[in-house]
Amino acid sequence: MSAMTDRCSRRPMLVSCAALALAIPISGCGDDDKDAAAEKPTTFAVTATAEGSKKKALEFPATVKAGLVALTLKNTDTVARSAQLIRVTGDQTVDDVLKIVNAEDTKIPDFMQDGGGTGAVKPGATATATQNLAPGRYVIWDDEGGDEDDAPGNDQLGAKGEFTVTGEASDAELPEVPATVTATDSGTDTTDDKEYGFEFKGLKAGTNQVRFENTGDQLHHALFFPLAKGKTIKDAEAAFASQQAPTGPPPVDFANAVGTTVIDGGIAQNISLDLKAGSYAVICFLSDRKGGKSHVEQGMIDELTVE
Ligand SMILES: [Cu+2]
Repeated sequence: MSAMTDRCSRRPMLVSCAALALAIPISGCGDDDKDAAAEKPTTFAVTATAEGSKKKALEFPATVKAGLVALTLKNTDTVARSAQLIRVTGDQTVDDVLKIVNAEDTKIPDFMQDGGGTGAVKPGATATATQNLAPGRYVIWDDEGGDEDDAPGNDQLGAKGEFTVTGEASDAELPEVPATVTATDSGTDTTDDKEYGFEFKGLKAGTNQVRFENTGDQLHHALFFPLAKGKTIKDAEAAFASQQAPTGPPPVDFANAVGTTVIDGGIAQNISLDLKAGSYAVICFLSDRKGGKSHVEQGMIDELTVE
């Protein structure tokens, strides 16, 4: 890719890049902040593979350049697959990180930063998540599977690894998209009456191009569960806020959930979300970094009606 050509292509059609360079010889073409928004994402191609049902992998290059990265996940498996990222600031191994991810303990250590990647992708499909990746070492894993008792998750079957984001950090902005999902919290203060929640803008039935943004201090994800027939958001709130084992039919349709990966405060990514017309309960199941009650237990469940 030529960054220069790309940036110049955003200029009015009749003003050539050469003309701009002549007119503004000091800054040249593409040096100002506005033009940073035109940076074209670098593709980072991830393939989810499987040999039988017991051996799974994620295949991807060892490095990618820092800045806007379009992570594509091509699912060649017969079940849903995902690719969650975490930037690791210490010398922890892939297995060190996944041990924490899969533990009962809800604490999230400070050496796990940023997050992102793409949530569940259907068999045979490809999904893309675009975000500005900071330089560093990343652990990548598939957090699908393992839903049944004691069944291993896809990461435990081998769908895990690490890669390095090289070069300098970039301040490039994500491309504009029509819809936004914002996850937020009231910060790391020690008061008990914290506010957690979601805001939605521009979501419609069908495939949505969405900016998923975390404007809080804690890590969040957004899982969209269709409300079951005859159930309301109040039923879902009551069920997920309760520590007791559920009784009766569930208030949401677990099989048709869609969702994002986990991102840290200050991180945003562009993803696609397939939504159907109807009402959803949108939920975050994570806890604060210091552990404790899950966000859904503290009210991070909101209703979304899609038309
Ligand atoms: Cu959360």
